[in-house]
Parts: sequence; C-alpha cells; structure tokens
Amino acid sequence: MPSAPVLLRCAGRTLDLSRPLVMGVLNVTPDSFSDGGRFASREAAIEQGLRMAAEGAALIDVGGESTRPGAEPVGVQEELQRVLPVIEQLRRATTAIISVDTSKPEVMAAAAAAGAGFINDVRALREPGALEAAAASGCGLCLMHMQGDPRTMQAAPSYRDVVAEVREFLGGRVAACRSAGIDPLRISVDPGFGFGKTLEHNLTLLRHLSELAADGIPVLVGLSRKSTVGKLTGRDPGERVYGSVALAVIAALNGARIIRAHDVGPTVDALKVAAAVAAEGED
Ligand code: 8Y7
Repeated sequence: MPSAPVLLRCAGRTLDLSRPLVMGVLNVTPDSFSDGGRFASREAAIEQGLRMAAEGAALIDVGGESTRPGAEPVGVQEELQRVLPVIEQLRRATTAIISVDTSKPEVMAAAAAAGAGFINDVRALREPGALEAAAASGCGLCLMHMQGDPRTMQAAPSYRDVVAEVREFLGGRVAACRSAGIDPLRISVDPGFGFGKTLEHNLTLLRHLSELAADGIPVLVGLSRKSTVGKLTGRDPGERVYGSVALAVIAALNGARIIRAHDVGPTVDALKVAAAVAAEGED
C-alpha cells in the first residue's frame, strides 16, 4: 500500500489520501414499501449519514438516483428534492466531506451550492453540461468507467483487454477535465466494478489495480455488497460484509485511496490494520 502523500482538493478543503479513506454509501430513494413517504426516508438517510460519519467515513456519498442494473431514470426535480435536504443537514452536522452521486449538471451545481464538496459521477461527466458544472463547482471529482448504460450494461460485457480499455477511457476523461480547466488535484478515477463487467473482468481489474494507480491520479473503488461478493460467497446483499471488507483491503493494498462502502465501521478498522502493516520506515 503506497504511503506517499496524495492530496485531493474538495471545494476549499484538502483530503490527505496517504492512508486510504472510506466513503460511506447513502442512498436517498423513497422506500415504496413504507407508507412513511419522502420525509421518513429523508430522516432515516440523515440518521444513517450521521452514523457513518461517527464510524469514521471521510466522505459521505449521497445518491438520489439508483444506478443498479435495470434501474429506471429519475427526473431532475425529483432527484433534487431527494438529495438537497440531506446534503444541507449533513453539511451542518458533520465534518465529513459530502459527496453527491449524480450525472446531472443541475444537481451538481445545486449540491455544491448546498455544501457538497465532492461529485461522484458514474458517467464520468459525459452528460451535456456536466463537465462545465463540475468545473465551476470547485468540488473534488470521481470519474468512473462504465461500459454501456445502467439499463443494459450487464447484458453482455465484452472487452479486448479490460485493464487497457478502462485505463484508456479514464485517461481520456482526465484529459477532458484538464481541458475544461479543472485542477488535476481535484480528480480521482474509478474502474467501475460491476458496471458492464463480468466477475472475471472485475477480478482482473482488481488484480491489476496498481496499474491504474500508477498514473498518479487517486483511485476510488466501490465493491461493497456487489454481485462480485455474492458470486464468490453465495450470500445475499445484507450478508456480504466480510467478503466486502476483504475486497476493500485487497483494493487498498493494490493502491486504492478511497473505498466506497456501506459498512463503514468494519471497513475503517480493516483499512487501519492494513495501512499499519503496509507502512514502511514509519515506526
Ligand atoms: C459505484 C458508484 C455505485 C462504484 C463509484 C452500488 C454510485 C452501485 N457503485 N460510484 N456508485 N464507484 N464511484 O452497488 O463502484 O453501490 S451504485
């Protein structure tokens, strides 16, 4: 696990990534099975965000549109109504950096105005206006690779060389950001585990993660509770903590600097242990 100083600028604050940090996953999607409606899911999300901050999340990733395979798109107004109150509240109540998980330029701009310091875009700022909105926000950024789109991406993922293709795509998006005037210290990249990838593609990317990290741009990964863990352990999403934590440690040892995770406390502990063992000449 590399321990050279790596910094990420996030709207006036700077994250020190010399030790891997955890980004907590916070989905704000109304629970159609509860009659509590939007207010109940909003309050529950804020509580969960505070819990993750207390457990040591350096970032909290607030998302109002599901990007799971087959998910239906959400309109701008609906997405804003879901995420803005949660971002505002968490911004007031925690020191964690609030991330907004969105591909929409309108949501990026409004979230940044509400106090978000980070934009996590699974479409890597390819929607019209997204690059400009992200540039103007001053936020830290995550550019993620995806093959296809969320509706169809798991139908038949196919690559000539998955590591080379992901790396080339991410390099191109970093170049687009730089051309748009974005400070490279604001940028992180992500191979997008499960986004148009088979189990074998995901494992190959994880084995070769240090090659992505070698480009000097911090690497963020999301493996938490994903079908990769399900396929390897035979477990349902709620029972994938141990498998997810193992993958988080492996990713960190292979150079990942930010780990996106649902189970923040266990992941923080595991990364502390891994970082101490990996540190050289520091005791
Ligand atoms: C990822 C992500 C999701 C990921 C980044 C899930 C929003 C699916 N996965 N963002 N988002 N990386 N950067 O299972 O892997 O959490 S949604």
